[in-house]
Amino acid sequence: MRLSRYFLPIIKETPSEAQIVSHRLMLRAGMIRQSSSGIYSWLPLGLKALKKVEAIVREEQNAAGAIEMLMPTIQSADLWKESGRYDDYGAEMLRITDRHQRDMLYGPTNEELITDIFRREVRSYKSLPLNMYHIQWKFRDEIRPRFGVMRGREFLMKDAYSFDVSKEEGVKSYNRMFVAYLRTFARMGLKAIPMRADTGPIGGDLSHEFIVLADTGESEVFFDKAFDGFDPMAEKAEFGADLQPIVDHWTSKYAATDEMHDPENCPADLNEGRGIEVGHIFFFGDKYSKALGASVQRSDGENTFVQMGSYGVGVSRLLGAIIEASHDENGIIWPESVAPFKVGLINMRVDDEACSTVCEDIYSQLEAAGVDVLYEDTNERAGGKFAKMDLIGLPWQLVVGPRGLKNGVVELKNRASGDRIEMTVEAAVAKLTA
Ligand code: P5A
Repeated sequence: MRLSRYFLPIIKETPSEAQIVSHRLMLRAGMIRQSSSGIYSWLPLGLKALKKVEAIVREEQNAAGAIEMLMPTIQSADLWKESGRYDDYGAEMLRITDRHQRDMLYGPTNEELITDIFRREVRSYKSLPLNMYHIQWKFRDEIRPRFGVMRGREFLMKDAYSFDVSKEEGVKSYNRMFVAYLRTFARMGLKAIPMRADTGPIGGDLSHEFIVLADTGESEVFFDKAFDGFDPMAEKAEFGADLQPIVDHWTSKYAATDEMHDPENCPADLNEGRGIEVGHIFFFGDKYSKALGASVQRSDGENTFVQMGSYGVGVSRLLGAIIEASHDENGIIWPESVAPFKVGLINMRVDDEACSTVCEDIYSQLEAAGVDVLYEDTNERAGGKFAKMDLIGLPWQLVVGPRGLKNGVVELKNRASGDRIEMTVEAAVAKLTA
């Protein structure tokens, strides 16, 4: 992408409405703009990063055996009246009346809708286990939307729903999602700690939140002092390729438990901190299947209400969490796995023929190799170009200037370490396409 043809509205000043660094940086880097309270437009750079995060979530869900589908944002209130949650959900639910005076709502979650689909189609234990997910916008009329995409009213969620014939099988499905979540967040460079959690309006008695430590987080947490993140490679060595131990192992290894939630009794080996909830999983058995009459025939011929769990990832919230975890005073530092572009190619002098020829050549080579590259081909002064590239935080900056070219070199800068290396064009292209 050529920056001269792109839409990247950078803000130089600190936006006064933003209280936390991720919100400030997402506004300044031209990723999002607020449309109304807690509702955002995703500008091109923001959308590109959101899609990268979404792709990792999708890959790990698919790898864990969940099947993608898509349910609508607008739901009929009838199902929610059947489950009893229409009244329970309260003011957070955005209620809508259509032209025929039918009660509708903008979905805050989809337990009812998926259970309705299931009960119409599935009759036998032979169709189980089944786990289906979608990545869809949700609406919750939060009393205090704040911190940008962290607590929005409209937000993107991945929500999966598992169906099993017995509680035992249901807990296995829960465990598979638990491990998929650890892998998902680790791939984004996040240290997410699973913690036992309350179930709130979703229900059930087995639940874990996945918390990314950050001083600006809204959740107060207690965690093992020895905690140093989830390392998928080490875990793979321990458990083999399928990564399916039981959940107790993970909670005892990484997480704080219920009784440790009391600050007065915080044991010496626990740290107290703040965190961002990036995921939340639930096992609630037959809560919805009983209310909506979703049953299957077991192998012994008896009918049983299906055992269910639901599993949420805050996809749009993750963008805020990643930036909270990875930035410096100059801007965002994207982990390569979720960076909107891998490389910023900086032409220091667009009016210099040699610089422009070399840049065009590098640009076409990188594009041809499938590398996501943002070519800074505007006639802004060099200082402004560097500041902008640091702000938007692409992992690599490749700087092409007339002085270097005289010596046959360009400069490759690593955004995270700040290291700069001079090398030939061929060596730089080889490194970035490796
Ligand atoms: C699980 C999937 C559920 O809704 N039903 C379907 C269950 N869980 S949850 O904890 O309420 O939400 C799942 C994740 O969504 C993110 N999230 C939000 N992100 C941004 N703004 C919000 N207002 C918001 N509310 C929830 C969180 O990451 C949460 O873990």
